[in-house]
Amino acid sequence: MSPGIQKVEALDAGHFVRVEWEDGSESRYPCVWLRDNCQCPLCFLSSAGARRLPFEDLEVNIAVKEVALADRKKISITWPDEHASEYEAEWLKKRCFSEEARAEMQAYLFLPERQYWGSDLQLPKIPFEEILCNNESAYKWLCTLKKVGIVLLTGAAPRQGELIKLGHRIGFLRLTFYGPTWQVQDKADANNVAYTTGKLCFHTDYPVLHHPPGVQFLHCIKQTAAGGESEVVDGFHVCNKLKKQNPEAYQILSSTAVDYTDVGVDYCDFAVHCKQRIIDIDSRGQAVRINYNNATRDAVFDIPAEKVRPFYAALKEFNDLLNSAEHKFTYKLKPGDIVTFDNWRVLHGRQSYPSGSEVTRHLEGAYADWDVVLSRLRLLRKRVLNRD
Ligand code: OGA
Ligand code: NM2
Ligand code: ZN
Ligand code: ZN
Repeated sequence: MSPGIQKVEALDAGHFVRVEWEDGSESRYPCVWLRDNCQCPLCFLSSAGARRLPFEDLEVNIAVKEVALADRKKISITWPDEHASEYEAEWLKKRCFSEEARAEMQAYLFLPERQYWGSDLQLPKIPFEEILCNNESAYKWLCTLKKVGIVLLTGAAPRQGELIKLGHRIGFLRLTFYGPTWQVQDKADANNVAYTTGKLCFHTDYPVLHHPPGVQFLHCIKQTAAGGESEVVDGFHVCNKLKKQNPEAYQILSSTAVDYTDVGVDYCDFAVHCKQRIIDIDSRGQAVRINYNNATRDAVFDIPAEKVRPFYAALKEFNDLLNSAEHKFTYKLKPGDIVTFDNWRVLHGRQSYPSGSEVTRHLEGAYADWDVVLSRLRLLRKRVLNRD
């Protein structure tokens, strides 16, 4: 329950409305924002939760004509053209412009909390069946996936089709040129290095797409006796280390656009090209997405020749840190395991395994977008905690 309102007044020649809460704190709302967000049926389509008011009709320098406290839970405003608006206390409180209130709302919406890890990772595990039938477990799964970046689901059937169920649980999977789900196994004339028995160095999947899949699922259906171990590393943790140890390398990797290429046939034929910075950063310089797959990094490299060697030196520093014993975590998937991880944060790899005429190792893979996964997380949170 949010506090009631004690007092409301116009400030700054009607350009701001000041709300005094019952607990003595205050919030200030710019009038242009209040008019823009009028909740009346003319200005707002409540069935869609969306604004109807055209921006053309908004007066940027608008001031209130009158503001009043309707009751302790509502304020009312009359505008110069006699249009009337009402705003509920709880609605206003959530949208307070103070720095702390904004930070709290942003944390609630986007769950930015990170738990960094290295070789000491305690791999979070949840039974697959629980995720499917229990909302609390599904909520826990997605919160951990967001915070830690990796969760192992156990006890799925060792056959194709389990990831489709996971897709239905969150909403839908992300279709790519490799199909709705894809089979990781040794293939003749492999159209991707993943479809061989070779070692896969640390990579994120699909940096050749401008919006790489945010979440990846790998379901172990069959596991080889020798080799084929999985490796993971917390890319964001390694970025923090690199930034400290070698700010110049970090600067190069977070500013140089690298060309990626993927040409072939699978779900349909494709010729995909893209430019990505290996480390994407936000306005504060914090890593928010790693785009690194050495296999699909193009020989076409669109930078001046004299910048090439410094780039390679920077990438070598990053690659060395990824592979340091301190940072990487090694485990081996068992049939029925489904590893789910943040493909924007966690780099993954596998050790090689012997090739032969029979298929000795088979994983089914699939992707989802963070928009879809976070949407499901928010809906589950509302259900589980019965609030919003
Ligand atoms: C992949 C991949 C891991 C594995 O297919 O992109 O990383 O263990 N596979 O085979
Ligand atoms: N697969 C596993 O970036 C990549 O090519 C990752 C994608 C083939 C769907 C591999
Ligand atoms: Zn209105
Ligand atoms: Zn991969």
